[in-house]
Amino acid sequence: MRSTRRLQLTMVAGALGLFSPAKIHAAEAAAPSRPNIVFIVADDLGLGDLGSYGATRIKTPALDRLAAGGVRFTHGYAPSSTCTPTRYSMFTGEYAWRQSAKRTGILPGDAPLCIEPGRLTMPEALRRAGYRTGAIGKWHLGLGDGVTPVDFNSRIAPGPREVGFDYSYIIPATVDRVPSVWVENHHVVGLDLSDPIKVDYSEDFSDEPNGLERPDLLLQRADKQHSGTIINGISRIGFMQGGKAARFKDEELTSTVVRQSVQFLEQARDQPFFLYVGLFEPHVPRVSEPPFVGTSELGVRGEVIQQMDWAAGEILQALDRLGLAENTLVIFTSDNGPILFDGYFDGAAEKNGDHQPAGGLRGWKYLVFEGACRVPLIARWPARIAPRVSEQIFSLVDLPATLGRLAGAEISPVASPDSLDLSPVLLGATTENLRDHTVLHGISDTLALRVGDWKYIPATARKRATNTGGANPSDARFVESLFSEPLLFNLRTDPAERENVIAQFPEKAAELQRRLAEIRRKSAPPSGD
Ligand code: NG6
Ligand code: CA
Repeated sequence: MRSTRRLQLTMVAGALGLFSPAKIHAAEAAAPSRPNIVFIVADDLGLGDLGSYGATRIKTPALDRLAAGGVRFTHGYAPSSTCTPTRYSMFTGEYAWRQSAKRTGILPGDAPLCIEPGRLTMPEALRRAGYRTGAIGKWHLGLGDGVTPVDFNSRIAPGPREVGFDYSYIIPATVDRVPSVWVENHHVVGLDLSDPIKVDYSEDFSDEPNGLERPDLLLQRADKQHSGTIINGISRIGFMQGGKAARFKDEELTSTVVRQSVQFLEQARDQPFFLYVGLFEPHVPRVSEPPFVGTSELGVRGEVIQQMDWAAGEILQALDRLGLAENTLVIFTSDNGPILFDGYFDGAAEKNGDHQPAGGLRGWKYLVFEGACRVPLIARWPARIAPRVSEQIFSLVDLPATLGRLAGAEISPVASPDSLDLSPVLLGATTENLRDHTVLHGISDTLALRVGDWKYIPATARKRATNTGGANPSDARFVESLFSEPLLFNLRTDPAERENVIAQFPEKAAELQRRLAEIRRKSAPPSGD
């Protein structure tokens, strides 16, 4: 009886925080302050592609569990609807469209690094704050200084290591672009120098077959743009010769990301760490690893999303196994919205059935409609985030200021001018929308602005918008973005952006137009507007 009462008293005291000084100290030491961070970014995954976001024909149990244990945002945004500019924004905290499209647009595999070495990026700030930082998987932010063309046979720099990562194991651009190799820190993995790598994007200098000459060698038929050098039966964008021993195998890419990520976690467990994992799925070319072949009624796109879920699940399990899950903030998202056909005739469009990759929203990758930029966004941190679903706006450009705050890292408003500290949103400390607006960016410099429930899309200059670089069936999707009139939508009443209400609300459109012009002009740090 007595001991029960003492136990009860201790519990009450504990709940009220009435520990003895020694106990307070111990409790504080044990209380999680700075989280480890695992930041997983899928490639071209849509808002409707995960079970937790309503998918029924694709099975994503690991990410569904992640969502159930954390906050699932329904209004998370990729600031751009393609890879390079979104990743530029999420690492720098600056909208990519503030820079020239040549620098931060979709980059070829031999493009120079688009982030200035030494800049106070998110990984650099975390590194300075004592985090061990790693980048594994898709890079697509360029390599080399741009003064001399990048030479994949010698030391490759600057790259991830020069913008804040202690360790990197990446592929330079996309799986559909040469060179098809892994780069660990400054060097291509497994390179035999007697068979040097040469890369060219302008002409086919290679004595190896390309997809136009030898369609008989192809596992997947491709459009003209993706008919460069054939590597592992897949023709790529660009031309490559040599480096045969170093070439990745498509059906081992994801296992490699998992292996490297788990290894990074095993080695980094003794200090705070920041791990960026760039998953390749479900970007083209879609090639499933053997266990996933034939596992989806949606064909290969469904298979690779299920494979992606497995990969994320393996990383989460490693956190559990290492006893790190409780104080690790795991963020899962995608760099842009989905697309079914993106250069390879892999059956994804034909087998899609009634699945809604963009969750019923309008548009696809490349555009500025909601389906192009609204992406899955899940954040789990068992120690600090109570499970919930949030409709608050969160843009990936806000990660530097937000994660910087949580990590006690110094983020510079000059280096990260568009990044807002949304840590109260992430932690559920407010139900307000601390970000009331967000700019969305598509290809050919198209911009749109969301403010509250309103979304404004300026008229697109037809000449520029049609200049997408060649005959590509995905241009058919792009045509959706051609409009000679400006558009205004109310996302509350019309989430799928079907009804242009600009004639009814001309002042609202004018207000958003002015606001967009102001944001474009602004080079000073945002004041939370
Ligand atoms: C486009 C490619 C597309 C894809 C995309 C980059 C053509 C016609 N299309 O230019 O296949 O590689 O670039 O995708 O070349 S992203 O997700 O990395 O931005
Ligand atoms: Ca992408």
